[in-house]
Amino acid sequence: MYKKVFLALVLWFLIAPMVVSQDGPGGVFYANGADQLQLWLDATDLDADGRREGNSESGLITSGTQVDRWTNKSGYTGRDAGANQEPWFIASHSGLNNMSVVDLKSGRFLQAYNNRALSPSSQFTIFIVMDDQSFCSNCPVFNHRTTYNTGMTIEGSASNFKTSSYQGGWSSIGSSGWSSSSPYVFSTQVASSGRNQYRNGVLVASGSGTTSWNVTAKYLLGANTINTGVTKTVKLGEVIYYDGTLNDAQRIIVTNYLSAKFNVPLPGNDVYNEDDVAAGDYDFDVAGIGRVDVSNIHDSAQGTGIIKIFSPSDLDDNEYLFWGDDNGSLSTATITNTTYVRQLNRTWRVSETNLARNTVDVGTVDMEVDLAGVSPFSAVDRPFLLVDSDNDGDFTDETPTHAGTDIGGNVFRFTAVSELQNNLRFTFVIPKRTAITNRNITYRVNN
Ligand SMILES: [Ca+2]
Ligand SMILES: [Ca+2]
Ligand SMILES: [Ca+2]
Ligand SMILES: [Ca+2]
Repeated sequence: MYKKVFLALVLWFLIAPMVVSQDGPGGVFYANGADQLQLWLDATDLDADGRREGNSESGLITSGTQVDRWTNKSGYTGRDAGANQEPWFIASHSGLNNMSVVDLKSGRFLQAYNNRALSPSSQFTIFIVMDDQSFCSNCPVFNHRTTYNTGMTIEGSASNFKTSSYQGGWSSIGSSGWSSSSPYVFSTQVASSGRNQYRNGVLVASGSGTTSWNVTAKYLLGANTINTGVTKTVKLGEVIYYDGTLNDAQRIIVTNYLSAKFNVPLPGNDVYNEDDVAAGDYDFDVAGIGRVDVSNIHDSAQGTGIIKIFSPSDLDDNEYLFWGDDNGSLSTATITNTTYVRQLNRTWRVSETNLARNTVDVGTVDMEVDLAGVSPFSAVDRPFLLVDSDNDGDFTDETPTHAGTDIGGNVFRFTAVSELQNNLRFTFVIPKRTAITNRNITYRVNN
């Protein structure tokens, strides 16, 4: 009996920390090298080590440095973007929220390192964050073709910016109204159910059926595979390629993550609004869960940050929970307070709404925070969740109530969290301890 219980406990401890979070863009799919997230190029983390260039890696890459390699952070190796016509790294581009970009101009472009193909199937989804683009004939922002008549390309003019692929003939979906000076979250999805092109989250073009895209050639950014003399001027913030389709909830989540990060306004489906200036610019590490309908659900996410949220108890149609942080330091400060003594220097804010931004309730959620290396949090000094419940921007009038459980690796789990509500901020603290004297012994407890 005891043996069985012991074995069950051992098994639980082995399995519990292995509940892997969706750590792809916005918390959609996995950056583990085995998922449909095949390509994830993020100019704010050019070397894909998880630390933001020019910030936590201050001085590593300075503006004007030429980029000979843009590392793929999807986990798939050998698919980085390389160059022999090196573009430039800009540490802070005002047109994209002062985030880093790769600047393709003056004939410079990127191509798959080691000429690796993306091994695409017939369905795919692409997101591109771009600014200051030029339009010229056959100048693609993304290109993947073996011969002139094999493959796909994203290119065109302001009046017909299009996604084209070849299957016994070129088939394109295109839209008008593109500007050479506006920032965009561009996305296109080719699926058996149809082909769609989106501009800043809004559907702008569609067509029927899929078109085959089985090419063995390298992909290119800013140039044409079959004629690299034709190049496009564009600043790229992020390029994401999924070898498959996203459901509608996942597409909305990735779009909101990119919009918040690069400050690209969304005319529609702008569910997360804590990235607004008025809300305090919680632009960083945005992730979300949500549900469009029974066929379009995303209920577990982590993204690029240290917060994972999953298992919502009451996620109904047209309900979303997004969170993002203020890019505060992953360190703690001593606090003089009646209820807690140390506080994490990073704060999050939550949007819990429908598409019309009306407040909803996704029920309770389970949450994990990865505090590896963040002193002094530990199994002894474990973090308590602290929510600014009266939404006055002040944590010192709040009382920590919800203790995290150490599940290994300084990751702490909070179950059945009901405190997160629309527009509220949260962080983590270590409560003040009170000495309690009990006839024979004196011990301390967390308040
Ligand atoms: Ca980095
Ligand atoms: Ca937003
Ligand atoms: Ca913002
Ligand atoms: Ca408060």
